Amino acid sequence: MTETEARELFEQIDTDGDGQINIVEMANHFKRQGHQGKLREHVKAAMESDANHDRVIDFNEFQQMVK
Ligand SMILES: [Ca+2]
Ligand SMILES: [Ca+2]
Repeated sequence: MTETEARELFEQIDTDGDGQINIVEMANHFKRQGHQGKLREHVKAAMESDANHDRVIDFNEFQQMVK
């Protein structure tokens, strides 16, 4: 994934546009993707990318997740 693609995806998930993806935005993203069945697992796995443990995914952490 290029940085531009990552940025576009990040902005899609960051629905309130504060530059950080919180757990609710992450859950909503997976819901939109149709992952209801394993939603909890997907969100948990994604939130493990929270390297500095502030409970939100910033763009740097997001890039590490999607690269
Ligand atoms: Ca946000
Ligand atoms: Ca973080």
